[in-house]
Amino acid sequence: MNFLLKNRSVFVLLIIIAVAFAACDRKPAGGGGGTTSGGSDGNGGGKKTVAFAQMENTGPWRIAESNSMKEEAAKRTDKFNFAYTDAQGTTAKQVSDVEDLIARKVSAIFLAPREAEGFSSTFQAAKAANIPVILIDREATGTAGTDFVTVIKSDFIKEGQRAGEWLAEKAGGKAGIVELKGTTGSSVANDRSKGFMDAIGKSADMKIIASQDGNFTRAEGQKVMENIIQAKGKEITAVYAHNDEMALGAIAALKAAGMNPGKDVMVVSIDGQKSALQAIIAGEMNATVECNPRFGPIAFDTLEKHLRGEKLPVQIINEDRFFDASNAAQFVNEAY
Ligand code: GYE
Repeated sequence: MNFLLKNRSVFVLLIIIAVAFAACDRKPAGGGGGTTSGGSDGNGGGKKTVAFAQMENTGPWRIAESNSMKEEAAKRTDKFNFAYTDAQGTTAKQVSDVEDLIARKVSAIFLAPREAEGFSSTFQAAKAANIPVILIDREATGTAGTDFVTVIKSDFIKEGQRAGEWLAEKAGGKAGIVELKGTTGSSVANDRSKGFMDAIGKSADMKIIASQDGNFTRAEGQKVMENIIQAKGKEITAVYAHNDEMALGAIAALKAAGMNPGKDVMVVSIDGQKSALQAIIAGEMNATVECNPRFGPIAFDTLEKHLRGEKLPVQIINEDRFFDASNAAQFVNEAY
């Protein structure tokens, strides 16, 4: 009896020890999504996962931007893993893409916001999760240093001004202008309109005779231009497009209507893509203000500075060039 009792207590003790070991070995509840290890975010191996939330990937400008980010990430694989999302031209999808990245606990997010509005709760969620957001190429409503780290972009008002000043000078202060605007609700479309209006406002006879949204695409630019040609015909002496793709669409529409782009109708736009420089060389387009899409190096340098604890300016502005018949041939090969 004594022997039995003794054996039983040893047995119970062994069970207690076994249970205790099993408990120690168990992962914490909801495990596998920690900030620095394991998980679907690929943050493992001590490397940080950095994500780029792109708005869409069509047209030379955006493809060049995406490629620049991917190429730069590939040069920094010693420090970063890279994740990429494509919102396919829908702001709502871009918001949910960013929410997913936050849920995956990536270490930082580069965001090219399609529209200015719609991201404020996403910024709050990123902040609560301690994930820095750096805006690239366009602005979103919010405060740098609070809602996001900083924004890296071109000066869109200045781009519009340069296009307007150039046109006013070349047209001798008199033109019937068609404005093809970028995506409604984007910071860049507002600013490119504003800058252009400021510049042409100095000449009483520089008049906008039609202004419509062509959503930054060649197909929509062409369609909108066809309708405007129907309505305004020969009144049109100039086109100001918020990007080269829409300008090239407008050129196609003008040619189809038997008009002479580059000669009877001056065409000026923004971006500086290869096919626009080729159109300038061919004499069908007149000028384009550069808007550099190659964000990779500056975006990653800025992130690294932030991670080192350096204080950053609220805006980082890219310096851009201007292309017309005087220099298009010189730069066409390096263009995207
Ligand atoms: O000019 C245009 C693109 O946000 C600065 O967006 C960018 C603009 C660029 O679709 O081609």
